Amino acid sequence: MGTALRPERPEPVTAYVALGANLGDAAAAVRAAMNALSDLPLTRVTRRSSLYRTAPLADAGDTPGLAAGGDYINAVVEVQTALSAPELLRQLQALEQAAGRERPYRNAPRTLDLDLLLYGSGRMTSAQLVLPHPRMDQRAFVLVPLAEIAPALVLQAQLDAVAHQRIERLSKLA
Ligand code: PH2
Ligand code: MG
Ligand code: MG
Repeated sequence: MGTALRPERPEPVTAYVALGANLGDAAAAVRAAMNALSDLPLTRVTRRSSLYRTAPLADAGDTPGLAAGGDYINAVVEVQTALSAPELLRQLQALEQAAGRERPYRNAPRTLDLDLLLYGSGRMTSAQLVLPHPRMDQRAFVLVPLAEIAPALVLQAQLDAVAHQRIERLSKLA
């Protein structure tokens, strides 16, 4: 077998990462995370959405009686990465930890949440990672910023289905 079939550096894959925060200076945390993503090994950020202020969305897994907290700041970035999907996920989790993320209960207010939405056209289901992200279609705070930077990936019908969720676009530099 020639090395051409097993390149040392795999071809970069286009992936999309959702950023969210609703504790402390959430906008600063999201902007800092965008910069930190561009410093990851074998990875560059090729598109950044605006920041959005969004209503906290509950989901089926929420702990009864525990509030989701206040409004979120959300955004989505596109990266080109030669990391594998599990490697990229580990890097995202390390950035969450570095930002002081604690997980007292599911969907607790957080200083930084980084979710891998799409990894090329990859599909996978493991205990750690499901791709595409299984709840992205239910969330305006993901679909609206994703449509801003990758309009071909989001159908108008998907946006219509979440149009009742409150989301406000902040200035790109906010
Ligand atoms: N993340 C959640 C649960 N609810 N709501 C908003 N608006 N933005 C989020 O990022 C978010 C949420 C779980 O990760
Ligand atoms: Mg999340
Ligand atoms: Mg998460």
